[in-house]
Amino acid sequence: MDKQSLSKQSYTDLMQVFYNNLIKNDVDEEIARDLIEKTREKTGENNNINDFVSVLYSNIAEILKPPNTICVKDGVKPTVIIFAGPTGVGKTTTLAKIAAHYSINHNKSVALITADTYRIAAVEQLRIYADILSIPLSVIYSENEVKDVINSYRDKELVLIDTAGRSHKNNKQLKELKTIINKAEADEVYLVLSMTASKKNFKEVIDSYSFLNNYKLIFTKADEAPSHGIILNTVFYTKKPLSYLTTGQSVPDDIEVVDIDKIAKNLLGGAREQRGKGERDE
Ligand SMILES: Nc1nc2c(ncn2[C@@H]2O[C@H](COP(=O)(O)OP(=O)(O)OP(=O)(O)O)[C@@H](O)[C@H]2O)c(=O)[nH]1
Ligand SMILES: [Mg+2]
Repeated sequence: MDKQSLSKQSYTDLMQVFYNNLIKNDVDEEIARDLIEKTREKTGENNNINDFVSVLYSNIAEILKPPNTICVKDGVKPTVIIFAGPTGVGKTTTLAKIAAHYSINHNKSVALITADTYRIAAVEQLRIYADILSIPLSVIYSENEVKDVINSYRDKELVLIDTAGRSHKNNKQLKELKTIINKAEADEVYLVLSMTASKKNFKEVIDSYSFLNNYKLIFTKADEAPSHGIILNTVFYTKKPLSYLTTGQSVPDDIEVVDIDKIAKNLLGGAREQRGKGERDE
C-alpha cells in the first residue's frame, strides 16, 4: 500500500469529511451526495487521497463550467445587454462596473438605458455613473419605448439596460419585466443574484425567472457571503452559465470574471468564513 492509499474505513471517513465540507459550504445535500457518489464510482477501489480529491474537484468544475461573459459583436448594430433580478441584489451597481470596464478599459462606446422608474432615486443613481463616465443615459417609462431608444443608440457598440428589482412573489412585476425583455430583443440577458440570499428561497427565486429562455448568471456580494454553495446549487438547477462575480460596493473595481478553480477549491475546503478584502494577507 503506498503512502497515499487508505484502508476501507479511512476511505469512508475521507468521503464523510468532504461531504461535510460541501454541506458546511451550503451545497445542497442532494448535490453533495451526488458528487461524493460519482467520485467514489470513478475512483473505485483505488483508495488514494489525491485521486479522490482531484476527481471530486473535476466533478465540481464540470457542473460549474467555464464562465461565459459579455461578447461585444463586431458590426453595425450595438450589442444590447439587459440586467434583471430580485430587489437590492446590486443590478445597478454591477451595470455601472461593467459600463466603466468597457468604456475605460476597452474603449467601447457605451450607452445606458434604465427602465427603473419605480424608485425615485433609481434614475439619479445611474445618472451619476453616466455623468462620471461621460456616457448617455435614457430613461424609459413604458415597455413600448425600449426599442425606439435602443435604435437611437445605433452609433454605440454596447447598450446596457437596467431594470427595476422584482419580487419573485409579484407576478405583475415579473410580467412587465418579461415584456421589456421581449421588446428589447437583447443579445444577452443577465440574471443578477446575491450570494447572501437565503438558501431556503433560492429555488423559488430561480423558478420565478424560468420564463427567461436564455440567460447568464451574475453573483454579487461575494465579500459578504458565508459560502460559495449557492453558486454551485444555482448552476446545477438552472444549467445556465456563470459570468461575473462582484466583491464589494466599489465602482468600478469590485467585479471579476468568475474563477471556477477558486470556487471549486473553496467548496472543497472546510472554512466557512470568507475573509473580507481588507483582511487579506499581504
Ligand atoms: N457588499 C457588497 N455590496 C454590494 C455589492 N454590489 C452592490 N452592493 C450594494 O448593494 C446595495 C444595492 O445595490 P443596487 O445596485 O442599488 O441594487 P439593485 O439590484 O439595483 O437594487 P434595486 O434596483 O432597488 O432592485 C448598494 O448598497 C450597493 O452598494 C457587492 O458586490 N458587495
Ligand atoms: Mg437598481
